[in-house]
Amino acid sequence: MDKRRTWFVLGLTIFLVALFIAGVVATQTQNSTPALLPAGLKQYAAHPQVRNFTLYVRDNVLKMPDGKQIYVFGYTDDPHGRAKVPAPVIVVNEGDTVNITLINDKDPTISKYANGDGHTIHLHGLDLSSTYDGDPMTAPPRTADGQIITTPVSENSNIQPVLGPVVQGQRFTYHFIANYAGTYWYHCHVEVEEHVQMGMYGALVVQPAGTPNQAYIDTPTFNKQYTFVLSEMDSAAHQMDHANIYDNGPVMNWTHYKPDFYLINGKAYPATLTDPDASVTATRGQTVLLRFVNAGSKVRSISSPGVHFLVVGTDGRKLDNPYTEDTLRIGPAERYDLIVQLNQAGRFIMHDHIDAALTDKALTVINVNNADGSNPVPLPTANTKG
Ligand SMILES: [Cu+2]
Repeated sequence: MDKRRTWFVLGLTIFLVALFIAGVVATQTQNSTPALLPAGLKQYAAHPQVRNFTLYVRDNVLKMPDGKQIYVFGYTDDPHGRAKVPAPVIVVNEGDTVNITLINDKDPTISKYANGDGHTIHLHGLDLSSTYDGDPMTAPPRTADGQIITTPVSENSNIQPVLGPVVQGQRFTYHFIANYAGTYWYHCHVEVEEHVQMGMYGALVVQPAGTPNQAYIDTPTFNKQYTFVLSEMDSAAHQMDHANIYDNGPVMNWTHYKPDFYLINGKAYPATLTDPDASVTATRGQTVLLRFVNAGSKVRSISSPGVHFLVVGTDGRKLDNPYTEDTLRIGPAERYDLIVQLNQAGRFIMHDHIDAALTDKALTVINVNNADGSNPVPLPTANTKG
C-alpha cells in the first residue's frame, strides 16, 4: 500500500468515527429535549395509575315519588350495602390501567325455585378482547375442568374461553387500559334484557389526562359536570320478575315491556327536581358539562327550553366538528357529551318529546342562580297530571 492510499484510508476512518460520535451525541440530545408539538396542540401531563374497583351483586327496593316500590337487583361497591341503581360511576384517567373485579358472593337470582343466572360486566365502548367483553357466549375464560380464570390472561396464552357467566361463588377481574377519554357505560350481559332492566347498569368516565375540567383535550373547560344515566322501569315487570325468582311465578316476557317510570340516576320526577344528582344547579355565567348515558331501551328526545347544547363528543370519542342543537336525540346505549353555557338566570325545565305523558311531566330542571345564590324564578311545583 502506498503512502497516499494509507493517508486516504486513515482520513476516511477518522471521518467515519467522527460522523458516528456526532450521530450518537445528536440522538442523545434529541432524547433529552422534549419534542416540539405542532402549533395549536397542548402538551399535558399524563400520570397513568393502576386503578382497582370491586363490584358485588345485590338487590334493593326503589321507592318512587308516588309511593310505588320497585324490586331491583344491580351492582354495588359496598359488600355490606344494597344494590345501587345506577351502579357507582367509575371514573378513571386516560392512560390508567383498570381492573374491575366482579364478586358474585350473594347472587340475588338464586332462590329455592331458581338456581341463579350468574352475572358479568360488559364494558360498553371500550373495545376489549372477547376475554373481557362480559358476553357469556365468549367470556370469561375457564380452564379445561371448568374453573374460572381469575387473573388477566395474555392474548397468546393457551387458555380457551368457555361459555359462561360468573356464577355464585366465583369472581372475575375485567382488565383494560383506558385509551380514550370519553363517556362509557357498563352492564350485565347475562339474560341481558332482564338483568339490565332490573338495574344492572352504570356509567364509566375516562377523563383526559391532566385536564379533568375538560371532556376532551381542546374542548371548552367547564366549571361543573354531571353524569346523567337515563333509564326506564316497568314496575309491573319488576314485580313479575321478583315473583318468578322467589315464588315460582311465570317468566316475564321482556318484549312486552311497558315502562311507567323514566329515571335520571335512578330518580323519577318530581324527585328529580330537588335531587342534587338528578338536576343541574349552577351560577349564571358558568359552563357545565352534561354526560348523558342512555341505559334504557327507549329512544329519548331531550330538550330544555332556553338552553342550547354544544355536542363535543359521543360514544367515547371527541367529535371532529362539535355542533349545536337544542334537542338531544339519544338511542339505547348511546352517550353524548354536551357543553352548556348558562348565561341567563332562571330555571329551565328539561323535557322528553317522545312520550306525551312525559313531555307533560318533565324530566328534571336546570337551575341557574345569580352570583348571590338568588334565583328570579321560584322552584317549579310538581305537575301531577299525565
Ligand atoms: Cu346479571
